[in-house]
Amino acid sequence: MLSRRSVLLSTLAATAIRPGTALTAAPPQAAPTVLRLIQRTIEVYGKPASVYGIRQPDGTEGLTTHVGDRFRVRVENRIGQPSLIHWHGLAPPWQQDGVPGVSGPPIPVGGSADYDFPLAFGGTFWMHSHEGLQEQLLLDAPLIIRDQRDVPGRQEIILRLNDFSFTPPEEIFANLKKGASMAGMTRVAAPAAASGGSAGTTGVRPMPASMNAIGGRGSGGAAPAGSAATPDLATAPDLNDVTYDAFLANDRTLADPEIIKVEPGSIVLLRVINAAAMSSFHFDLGRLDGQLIAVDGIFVEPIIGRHFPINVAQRLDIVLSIPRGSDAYPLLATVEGSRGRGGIVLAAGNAPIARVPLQAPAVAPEITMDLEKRLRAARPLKPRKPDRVHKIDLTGDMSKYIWSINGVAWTPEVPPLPIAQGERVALVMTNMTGMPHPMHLHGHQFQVVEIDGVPLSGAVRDTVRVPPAGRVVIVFDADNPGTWAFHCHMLYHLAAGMFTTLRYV
Ligand SMILES: [Cu+2]
Repeated sequence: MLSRRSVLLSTLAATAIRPGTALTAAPPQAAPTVLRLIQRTIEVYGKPASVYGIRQPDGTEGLTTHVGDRFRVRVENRIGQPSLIHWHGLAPPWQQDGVPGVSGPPIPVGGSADYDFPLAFGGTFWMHSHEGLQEQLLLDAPLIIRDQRDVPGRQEIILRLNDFSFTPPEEIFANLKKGASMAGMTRVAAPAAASGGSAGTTGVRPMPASMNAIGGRGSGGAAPAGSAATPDLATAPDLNDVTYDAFLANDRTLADPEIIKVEPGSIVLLRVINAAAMSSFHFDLGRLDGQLIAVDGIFVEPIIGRHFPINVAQRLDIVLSIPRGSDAYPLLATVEGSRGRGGIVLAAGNAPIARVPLQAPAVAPEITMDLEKRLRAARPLKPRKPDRVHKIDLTGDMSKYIWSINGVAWTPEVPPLPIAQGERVALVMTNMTGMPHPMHLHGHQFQVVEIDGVPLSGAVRDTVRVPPAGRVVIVFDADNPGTWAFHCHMLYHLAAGMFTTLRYV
């Protein structure tokens, strides 16, 4: 399905390119910021790994800009294959949203595309390829829009999380499809298989037998609320279906982590970006106190804590208080259902820095919805009855590793969900599968207004987890007409069809 679409798009790409160029008649001004898609080599556990990256000509990774400025960017494709970059969390005109086949054709090899639109809000965002499986090879970067949360003179730290495998993504995907068809015959002994250690030869973890049926434990909706992850795989949800070789924080493993100097007694803004293809993390501040002030770049009522989960594609803005005195503070992200982890170390003063073991001492539990239920939007949407309600069942056929929405795996022929400009739209998402799905809506900020039947004035954000057997209701205002992607952000679920579109003019 994907390859057919890629072929189609490459054909299109040969004729008309540069999605952004003719869209906005901006007055003459300085040259746009150039973002180059490049190939580069990083080192993972001492072995070279060929990955992608997004760099400005001076080497700056991604982009930092200011609210109120225009987003004026030229993307140059130097990775030797067609690509297209999505501005995750922004609300551009739909033609500049960067989804091949939906918002426009991919940028051909050696080509470029121009983007120009106003930035109406600030926050922690990111950019990543929406073409094929390129995101698995680190074709992503931070996209920071500064606003009032950026106190002049205060230190800012970006922590970008990735999952990494030496197995090429196409092979991982093929193995997932192969493994799925054998899943009924396979049982796994322990859920700790996904770790920072050896990956075996396939990069794919054998699937628990319980996952062979659509619905897993939850199709009846009878999952015990608030129960801790059980060690019994026959009933436990499946949290990870890819076994990774490493979890990277700012491109590095815990064997050689980035060490960032901080001032004892200072306040620091930490921007955590989960750019992993498939991994959701328990993020742990260790001995540091943090104040969570924004999720997905959008302010929430602050929550004080030391442990915050972060699902695939989500972001956390955390204000950290660094104690007086010299000390070293590892900030660690452990994958749910795994001992694998990555992280950075903050070094205050001249304290010695101890090595952090690559593996967490115990398998991290399943991420719950506890934090999501506690989040309150700092600026909720105006109360209003939805004009339109779409029922979104998250579905799958695990025997073929097909993931779908309302039983339909995406093809370009799938009709968009209809909505109309000016409407308040509700999406009622029910997860009929045994895996969590972090659902992302393009071009809009939505508010979480109900979790498992309990109404709330939850976070305004762009990506929300729908847990196995869970039901999450989000609402948004249709104020940015166009054709917009709505999909699971786990890369291989997206590639296998858990993707659809909404359209209005
Ligand atoms: Cu999914």
